[in-house]
Amino acid sequence: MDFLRLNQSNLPDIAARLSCPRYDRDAVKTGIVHIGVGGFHRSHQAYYIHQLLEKHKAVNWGICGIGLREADRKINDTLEVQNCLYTLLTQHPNGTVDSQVIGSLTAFILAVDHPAMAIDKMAHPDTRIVSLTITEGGYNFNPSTGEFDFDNPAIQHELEHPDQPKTVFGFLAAALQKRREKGLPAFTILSCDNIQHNGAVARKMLLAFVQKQNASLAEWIEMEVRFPNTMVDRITPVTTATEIRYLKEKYNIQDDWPVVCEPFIQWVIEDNFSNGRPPLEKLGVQFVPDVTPYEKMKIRLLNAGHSVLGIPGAIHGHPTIDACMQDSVFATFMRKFMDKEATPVLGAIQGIDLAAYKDSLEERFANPNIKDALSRICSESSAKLPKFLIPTLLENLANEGSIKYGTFILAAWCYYSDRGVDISNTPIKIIDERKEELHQHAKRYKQDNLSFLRISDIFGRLLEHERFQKEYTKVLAAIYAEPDVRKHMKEIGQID
Ligand code: CS2
Repeated sequence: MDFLRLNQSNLPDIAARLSCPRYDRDAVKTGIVHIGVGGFHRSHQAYYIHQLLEKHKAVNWGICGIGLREADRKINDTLEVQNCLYTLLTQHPNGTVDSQVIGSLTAFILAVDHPAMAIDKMAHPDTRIVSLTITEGGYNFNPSTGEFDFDNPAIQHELEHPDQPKTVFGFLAAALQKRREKGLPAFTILSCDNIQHNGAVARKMLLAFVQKQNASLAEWIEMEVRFPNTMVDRITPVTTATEIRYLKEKYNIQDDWPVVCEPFIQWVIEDNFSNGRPPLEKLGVQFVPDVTPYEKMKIRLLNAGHSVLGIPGAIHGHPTIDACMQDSVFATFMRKFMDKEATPVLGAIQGIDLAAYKDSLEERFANPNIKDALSRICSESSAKLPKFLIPTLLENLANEGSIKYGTFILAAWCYYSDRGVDISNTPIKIIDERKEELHQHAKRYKQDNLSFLRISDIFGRLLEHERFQKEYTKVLAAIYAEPDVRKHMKEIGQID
């Protein structure tokens, strides 16, 4: 069967079947260069810009994607065939699916093949923002000290060869240097990753790098480049064959990499830009003087809540977040973690009803049409947990607060990293850059039951707390004695 391939020339035909861009994509200029075009960027920022183009003629704010890694070749090749068009499938809890073709991404550069082209694009006078979704691990800092990691070989290479950038820091420095030489205004660096104070972290890391590479450029960046903090939110599971098939069967359209997401969307940004910004407030984006309470609330409740379900869920054999939520033991455990451990250290957040926020998270997690795989949720836990969960534990230790939910998750993570199988002995798909190191530490628990926690850049100062050590040792032994984590979770959730 011949399907209609999603691309620019087929758009008029496709528009008869589903919602397509009505703006002239050729007239759109690149105002934003985005590094890290994953599903999340395509369901969130690119969707907002698409709406701006559609409803508000914001033709100066089109997006050019950049891929810095070899792993970005697949998105490069897919977007090339599809003229950067893709379908966004919004899955409602009642089964309704909104399908729309998004057109705001108008170009893509694979920097691995074309580094100079990527730098030139960022240094182009039309480019006013460089935004990032490079993941929690992409900021190249030691999680326990918060300092830039100069030992990374790619960073060392860039320091010696500024003309051969490899990481985001090398590329940003090269592009900013070019703008400075040409007398062009700096662009804003807009971090959209789940890190508290993501803009401040991006700034600190970039400056640490550039100070070593080119001190006078660092001074210029300090004066000229703005790094607004942002809170971003939209659950975006990994695309599967189901979505590709759905578009073929329902619309007869071939899109090799659509994106699937929940209906909820939120973006809170500090209004602090170097060189203008798109009028996103027209779409309900919140511009605030200080994003701290929003980002803290989201990371400590939503992202941590995901990990609290995901790690024991993987051991139990639940495939997805919605499957965990259907299991009342998991749902209760997660809510109690939020109420008893995350909320007390969050404090009150002005203008926000935390109870209502947590209720809405429960509903979002339970959406039966968002099959958010635990392999995605648990991926790169070594970068996520130091930001999502461990700060809550440390603060509760300092305040004599409850620690048993969070501690249980760390003990379960040790078991997960050691055994790598679920309770029916099926291997768990573990995706983590530090998988091997985690495994090596976890498996030594018999000789040294705190061995896993000795990866100090992940666990920071947790081990200094005797109360934590005791609780951890107790639950770790319990999990090894009875790997059906659900039983322990039931007990913990009931006693409390
Ligand atoms: C998830 C996030 O990576 C994770 O573990 O918690 O990707 C989450 O789905 C998004 O931050 C939602 O905005």
